[in-house]
Amino acid sequence: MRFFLPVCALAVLATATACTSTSTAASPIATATTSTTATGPRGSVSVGDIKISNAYIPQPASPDVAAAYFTVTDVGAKGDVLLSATSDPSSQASLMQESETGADAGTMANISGGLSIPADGAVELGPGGYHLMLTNPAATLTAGETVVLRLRFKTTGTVTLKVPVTSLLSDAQTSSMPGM
Ligand SMILES: [Cu+2]
Repeated sequence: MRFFLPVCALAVLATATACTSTSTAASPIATATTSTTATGPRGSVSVGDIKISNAYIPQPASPDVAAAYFTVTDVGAKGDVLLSATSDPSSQASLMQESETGADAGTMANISGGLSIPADGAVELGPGGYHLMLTNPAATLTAGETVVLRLRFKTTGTVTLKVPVTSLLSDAQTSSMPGM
């Protein structure tokens, strides 16, 4: 299977984005120090009509940038818009979209105007698509840590969410980590 790194290292080739210009090799780092299961921990929270689920941050290969993934569900009848986000250990959190196919594959762009969540629907942020880019965390994020995200919605307001940093290997569908 294709191994998708949580950072958008490929994007720096083609577009000017908020992403840090790092040259990350596509090899998993065998230094995880947690005993996460094959699926790893996930964060979730529910505020008003907004439910956040399956939230996680794959342990970044670069200390400068990480990507947060989660699913936003609106159980109400009006929908909402995820306008922006802030994060505790990061100086910047940007909503971005990565193109997975076509000439723009692997490139990223900021989502202007926010991310619309349809009424009684859901939007998934995940590898190869929408993501929340965390830039310049105060310290390198490692598996087992928790990152606090504050997601600002147009209608619901601010939703605070604790997101676990998960091992790269646990998200690569392997549990053959040595040393555990
Ligand atoms: Cu990005």
